[in-house]
Amino acid sequence: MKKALITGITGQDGSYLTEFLLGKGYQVHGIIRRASTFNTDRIDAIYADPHEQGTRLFLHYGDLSDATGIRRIIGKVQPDEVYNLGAQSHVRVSFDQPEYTADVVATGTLRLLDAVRDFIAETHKPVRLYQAGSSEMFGAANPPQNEGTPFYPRSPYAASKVAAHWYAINYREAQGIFICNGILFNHESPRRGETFVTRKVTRAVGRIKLFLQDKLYLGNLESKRDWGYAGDYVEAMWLMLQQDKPDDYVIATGESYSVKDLLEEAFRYVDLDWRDYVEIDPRYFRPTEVNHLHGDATKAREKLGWEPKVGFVELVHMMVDHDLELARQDKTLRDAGHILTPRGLANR
Ligand code: NAP
Ligand code: F7E
Repeated sequence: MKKALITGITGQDGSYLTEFLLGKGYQVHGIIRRASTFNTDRIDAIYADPHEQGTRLFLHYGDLSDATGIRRIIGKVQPDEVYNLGAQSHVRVSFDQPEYTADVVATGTLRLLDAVRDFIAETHKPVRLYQAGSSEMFGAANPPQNEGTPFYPRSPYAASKVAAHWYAINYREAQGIFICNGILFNHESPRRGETFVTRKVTRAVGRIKLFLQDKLYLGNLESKRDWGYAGDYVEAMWLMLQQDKPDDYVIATGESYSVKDLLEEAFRYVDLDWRDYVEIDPRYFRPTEVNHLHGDATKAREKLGWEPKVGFVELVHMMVDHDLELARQDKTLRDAGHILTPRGLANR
């Protein structure tokens, strides 16, 4: 049985990847951060008590800022494949916490690579590693962007991902480790964090439709993104590690839409006009914006046989359907006298 170790297992992608790998028969180990509240919501449905026979999902406390802990986990798990998904992944927040972002995203990757390097040297086990790169690395580069497009990062997050990308290439070339950089364009799902724009919009649509919220505050509505479905994208991560040779791949849908297009589709789906509800709050603007991301995933299609299955409209509808159901549950609780999230918190 192959063993996979995932950093960032509690995140959107970590949860989809875990389900995917369990479906492929893997034993899956994930690194979780200690928090004062439970942070395993996204994997709770698939987590079984480790004392039960036949369990194939195991969680370990660790943090990308803690090299000794990471090394201990790798030694204990002895993974065949490592997926580095852990990150402070919010671009806007990275302007407020640049040093922390760099520590986790850039240096954290270096810590992991170095731990894997020493583990391979000691055990001669041919570990393969996936590094979660981002279309944010292209930043201000003209669209469409592919593997040959020069990087032009526009945030501390993006600059940290560029550093991690090059660390990964250096460990591949200097240490001969099988490492792949996935350069993934935005991918979303009903499990997307609620402060990213797609989920913020679909969550608000559900709540506005059921009269739980009356306004949605956003930043730049003009920027364009190539939005795909996270469930499709984790398959690409796995495919990269199954090839004969390690390489880097852009993963994208090849279609690009503006935040306004997103609003149009999400509100129209529930027969509302977004102009009646959306207001601009400059606090959501970024000091340096990435205006237009539009990926060209020809290489992934030709070499990995990977193609996205879910398109933009289907993705938006899937997320709105999910968030309408959440809003219905919220409403039931409110009608029963429970206190719901205050409106201020809903507009983070
Ligand atoms: P996400 O939902 O924000 O999940 C991030 C994960 O990283 C969470 O499990 C989080 O743990 C964990 N994490 C945060 N700080 C950590 C630390 N110091 N040590 C260890 N783990 C830490 O992100 P995602 O959307 O799943 O994205 C997965 C990866 O792909 C990230 O590296 C992201 O930067 C990258 N990426 C994402 C996209 C996208 O559109 N989703 C596109 C390109 C690249 P908690 O749950 O405890 O916070
Ligand atoms: O912003 C605009 C915002 O935060 C998308 C991360 O997963 O994908 C993600 O980064 C656009 C930007 O995603 C609001 O200015 C307007 O132009 O959903 P987002 P992102 O910054 O593209 C990349 C590929 C990653 O790697 C990252 O980890 O939407 N926007 N108004 C807003 N964005 C947010 N969050 N909130 C607003 O109110």
